[in-house]
Amino acid sequence: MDAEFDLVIRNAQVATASDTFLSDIGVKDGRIVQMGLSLGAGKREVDAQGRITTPGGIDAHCHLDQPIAPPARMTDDFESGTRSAACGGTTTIIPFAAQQKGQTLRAAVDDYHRRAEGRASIDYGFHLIVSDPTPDVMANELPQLIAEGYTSFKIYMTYDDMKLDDGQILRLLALARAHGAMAMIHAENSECIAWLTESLLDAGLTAPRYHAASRPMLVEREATHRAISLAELVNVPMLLVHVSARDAVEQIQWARSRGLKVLSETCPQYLFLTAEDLGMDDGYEGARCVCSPPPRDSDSQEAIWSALADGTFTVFSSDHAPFSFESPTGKKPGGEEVAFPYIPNGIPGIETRLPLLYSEGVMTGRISINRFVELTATNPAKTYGLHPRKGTIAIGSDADLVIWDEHPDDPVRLTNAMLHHAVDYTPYEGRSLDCWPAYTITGGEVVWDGRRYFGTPGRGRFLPRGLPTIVPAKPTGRAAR
Ligand code: DUC
Ligand code: ZN
Ligand code: ZN
Repeated sequence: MDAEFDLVIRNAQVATASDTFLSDIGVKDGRIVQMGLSLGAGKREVDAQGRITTPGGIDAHCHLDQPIAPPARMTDDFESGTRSAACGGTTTIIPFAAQQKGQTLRAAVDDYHRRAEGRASIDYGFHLIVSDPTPDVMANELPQLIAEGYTSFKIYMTYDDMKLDDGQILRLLALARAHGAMAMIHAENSECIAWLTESLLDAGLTAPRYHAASRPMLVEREATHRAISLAELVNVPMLLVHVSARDAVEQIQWARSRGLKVLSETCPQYLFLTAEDLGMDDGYEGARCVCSPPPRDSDSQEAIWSALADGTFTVFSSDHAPFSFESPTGKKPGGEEVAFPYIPNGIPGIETRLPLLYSEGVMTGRISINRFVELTATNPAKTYGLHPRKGTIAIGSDADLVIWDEHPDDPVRLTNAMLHHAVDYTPYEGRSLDCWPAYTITGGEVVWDGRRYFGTPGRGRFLPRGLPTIVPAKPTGRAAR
């Protein structure tokens, strides 16, 4: 008898953002076509053995092969980056097509397509980064690109080559409102950082740990409040990326208590690292953990955990920004140990994002499995116009799935050698994890079986995205599993 399905996953404890239930999952032509128990035969079958099965993760904030000022160069391209993502349970990524000043947005997008094509093994969309909002960008290019499926763009309040002033931000927010796009804001006060950096360098304080001193929590709090105010003035939803600190969380909660549609994102580095990881002395080792905003302290870690549990945060992303430590194109530009302002910002984490949150969030009872799904798949899909094709387990959705192995009695000790990125370190080296994906399935194909990667470069498809659905503010509480 002919097999009814291309793939059947049997005995899956399916977890969506709202429910957990036992089901088989029948897949044909890359999509879920049937659910229920005792489904017919598949050409291939995987027995989930009652293990938790979640939608494939969507990493809605990661950087791969993004052109940046030399000598720095990102270590992961779309081939190594998507390989690493898949082995950690992520099946869709949304990295950034970044406009350089003087460049058209279209040129940035075309260039980024060339970088992805033939290399990505999982599906991908692009956010835009607008660094040069010329009259033509505002009147023609950006509206046209939004209509073509690039429905979100990032605005920087800091970084000299990217930052926009408040007037430019207001005009971009108005454009987002007019066209239904999502504006994502990197909120740090540029002038405060410049002044603090100058004072530190004048005092001869150049070690990586002073990166954190140059960007204290206040700098993020002020910019967060200003971004909220600008969006309130325009009356448009907006998403604050990579929120790191208690003060910023309080600003977001204040905005939401006033009924403002302020969405937000946090990342693993703000749960698992602190400023101490940038160094307790003037050694250079801490350059590995230089990212912006910088990791904070245990009080902010607690605030971030609470905001993940109580529904404040909308999405959980990696902000994977891959620079090798021992590399002249990475953390040692030109082969030198440099003063903190010249260390490329960013840390790798595309593969460890989901296992870290599952192990330390779900398995410890800090967040429910359903909240995990909401943060890592369903909300990113809704917020960035991919739902319901992506981000859930339902008939008609893409068969992007993760079957989880929980092994609290036999924890995995995380080492960089286990990972599949091209970076020469992980900031989480030596950390114990109680779970890892047993299978990652993308478009109905097994790309990771817990030991081996089966992805095919070029198999990932570009995803033109729809307009965002605004996830309403709702306290979800610390639901038990
Ligand atoms: N901060 C960013 O804003 N982008 C990439 C990496 C980082 O640390
Ligand atoms: Zn940023
Ligand atoms: Zn980023």
